[in-house]
Amino acid sequence: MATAPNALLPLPKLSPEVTAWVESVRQLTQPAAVHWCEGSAAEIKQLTAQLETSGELIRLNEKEFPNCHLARSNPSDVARVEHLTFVCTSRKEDAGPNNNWMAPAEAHAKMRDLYQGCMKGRTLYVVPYCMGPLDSPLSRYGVEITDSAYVVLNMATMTRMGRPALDLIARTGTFVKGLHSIGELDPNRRFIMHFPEELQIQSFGSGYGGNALLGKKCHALRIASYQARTEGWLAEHMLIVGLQNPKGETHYVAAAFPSACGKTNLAMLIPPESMPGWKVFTVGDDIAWLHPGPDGRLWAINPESGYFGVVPGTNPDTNRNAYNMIRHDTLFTNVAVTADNQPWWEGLKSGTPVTDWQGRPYDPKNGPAAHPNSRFTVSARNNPDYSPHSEDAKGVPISAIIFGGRRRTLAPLVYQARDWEHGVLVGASVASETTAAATGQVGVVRRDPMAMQPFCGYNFADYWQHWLNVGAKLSKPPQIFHVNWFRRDEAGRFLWPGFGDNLRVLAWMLDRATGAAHAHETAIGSLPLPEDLNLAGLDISPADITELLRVDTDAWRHEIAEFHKYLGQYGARLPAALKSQLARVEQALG
Ligand code: OXD
Ligand code: MN
Repeated sequence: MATAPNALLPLPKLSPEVTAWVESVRQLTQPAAVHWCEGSAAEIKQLTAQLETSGELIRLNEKEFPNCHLARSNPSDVARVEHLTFVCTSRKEDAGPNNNWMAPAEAHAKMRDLYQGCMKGRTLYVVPYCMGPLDSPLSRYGVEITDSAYVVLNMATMTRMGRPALDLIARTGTFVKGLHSIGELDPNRRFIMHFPEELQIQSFGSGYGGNALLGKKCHALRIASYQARTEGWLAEHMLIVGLQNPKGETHYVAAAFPSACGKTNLAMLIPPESMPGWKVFTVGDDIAWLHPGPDGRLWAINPESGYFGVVPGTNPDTNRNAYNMIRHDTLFTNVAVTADNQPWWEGLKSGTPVTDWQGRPYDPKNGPAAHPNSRFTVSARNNPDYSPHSEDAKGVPISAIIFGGRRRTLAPLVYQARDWEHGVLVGASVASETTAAATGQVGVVRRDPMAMQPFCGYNFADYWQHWLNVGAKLSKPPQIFHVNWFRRDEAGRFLWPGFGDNLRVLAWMLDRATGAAHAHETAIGSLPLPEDLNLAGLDISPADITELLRVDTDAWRHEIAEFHKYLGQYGARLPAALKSQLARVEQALG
């Protein structure tokens, strides 16, 4: 059987490297058919119909949720698998203590064995894609080969997928090769391998988003972070949002939070009624590619074109825009359903589940009705606040970078780094309670520098040095902040309302970035006093706000000592500037 692209006549000029690689994969995996994806609406419709017929997709209540579907994954395949994710650089030390490492030859041999004949009886889909606007010099290309039509549908939403991407690859030559097979979905035969030096990804045994939609975490973060280091830019786990103040000025902010810590909600924030005149525009909700611009500012594009967001907790009160966005043309994975076939999840606040995420009659004894990591896949254009500048080839200029974690205690609501170098230390010191986005225990604090622990494709010590190098190129660097929306009191009550009210903190940051707002200096950075924040119309007690803005020196001494120990594993590779920034904070804490 030939691998000539059947669906693409008349043909664009094809990259010989793509055709040769597809042919070699075809010989290895032995599929029954090869389908080159062109990304047209007709193709998406046809693939959707095919999955409806096979039962892999269930059409949801057409009146309430037009053109929405439910996919149920294998119950053992519901999250990223960090323990089975490897970075295969020639030298182990280049992957660093932050990654699992395997020698490239060993990894290739292992994967070759798994791929041998793995697509027999299945269709091999060739998925060409572009990460970033099609006409942007900052965008990068890839081709994912997969045997999952569900993956194709997700990639069609999450990336600029199809024929235009194939044309661009033919013209420019460079692309990331991603090979994916769901295999038998056997957790014992599951690996997500990255070969950054070869621009290759190989994934086997999982159909879950972060393991299988190779444009996302594997390409746009792990491989791209490695590429970005050699090319002088940054690939980050960050949302990008534009905030327009009542004077009509818009500033863009990029914010890094670990998975399932509210990036999508922050990117789609709805201003509180007591802050009239503010407007919010979403550029991205998960990944930012940041480039130093000729004007000395940092410019950002969102490489993705859709959102693969966490469903539970979404409702019209917490975020009406997010709720409306997923009321149509949305692919749900692992939510529950109601008697009238509407999707249901914990925190929805209406409706009753009758069938759980595994398709069983709902019984609370079996745990939540929707999986805590159930997801929606939706086009960014469904978002009522989608920023038209998301399509700008040069990106948007960033005024502030925010790091954050989910911490019950310790980290105050907000603090600002003195300068870029101190900001790199603040980012490196992020720690957060784990969530259901990755398999493993939930709720334990772990170190997650720049929210990139699962996603940095090389040694963190070199990554921090790279951050310092990028900063040195910026004559107008963004201000760097740390936030914690998740502080609780001893009874477990959240001290800060979060969601739309986070704008109060963002507004202070933007005033700081333009030099207008007040702050007071502490050992860990600059903090607002309660009166520096716009708290008008907010029902919060003076005791709570004081607690939210308190720096507990003893607890911080302990935290920084722990962080110091953590950094020890990076040994001599640790940048000198990071060590001196740390020493400065230690000294200030006494
Ligand atoms: C995601 C994640 O899916 O971070 O975005 O896990
Ligand atoms: Mn993410």
